[in-house]
Amino acid sequence: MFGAFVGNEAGAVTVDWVVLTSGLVGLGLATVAVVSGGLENLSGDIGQSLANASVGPSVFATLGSVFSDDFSAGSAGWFGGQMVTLAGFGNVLQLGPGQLATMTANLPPGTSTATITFDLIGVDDLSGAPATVFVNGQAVAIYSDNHGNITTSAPDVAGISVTLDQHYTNDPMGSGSHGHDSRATYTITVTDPGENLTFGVGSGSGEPTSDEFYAIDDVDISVG
Ligand SMILES: [Ca+2]
Ligand SMILES: [Ca+2]
Ligand SMILES: [Ca+2]
Repeated sequence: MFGAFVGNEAGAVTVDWVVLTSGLVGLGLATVAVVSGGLENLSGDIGQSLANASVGPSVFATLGSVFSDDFSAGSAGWFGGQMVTLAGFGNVLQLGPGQLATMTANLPPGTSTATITFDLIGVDDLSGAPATVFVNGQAVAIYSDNHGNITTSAPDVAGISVTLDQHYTNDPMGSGSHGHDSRATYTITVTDPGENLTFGVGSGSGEPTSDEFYAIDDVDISVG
């Protein structure tokens, strides 16, 4: 009888089927339990990132000004320099002795040219110590005021052109008691500036601001 039992292959196949399919269902449930936690986590992260993402104006900016500051509301966004009010000039960003003032503008992707315009002002008793203009850390222009008479130069820098419009020379106007200030408007064009443009001006004066200083005003950066 035992021999016949071992040799007999007939029987209800549903018994095997139930055992095997229940095993598969269990495996499926276990997989869901393991994977769903991670997926929920990931979708939560994606949702949070989308909720937090801000679409800044730079995404939509195509032409025109991306930065403008006349210092009427202080000097937020600038590193170095201090806003002062000068008779004849209004609010400007003053550079103390040896001081460097910089700001960084974010430009729209694909910007082909950026144009920086600003006024550089030499105040009171300067006697030739220069102010240096920097774009992305590179010196692109030098301005020396000697009691209102100015000397300017612009080193050859690839992709950068500098023009300057002097408003007056050696006239006793503007701030302070020493007369003889100077002011010029710079226009600096930067080709293929990248997405972050850093602009700065450094003072080479070694004298206190009560005697002399450089200042900047009406800084505007536009892209095209
Ligand atoms: Ca101003
Ligand atoms: Ca001096
Ligand atoms: Ca003056």
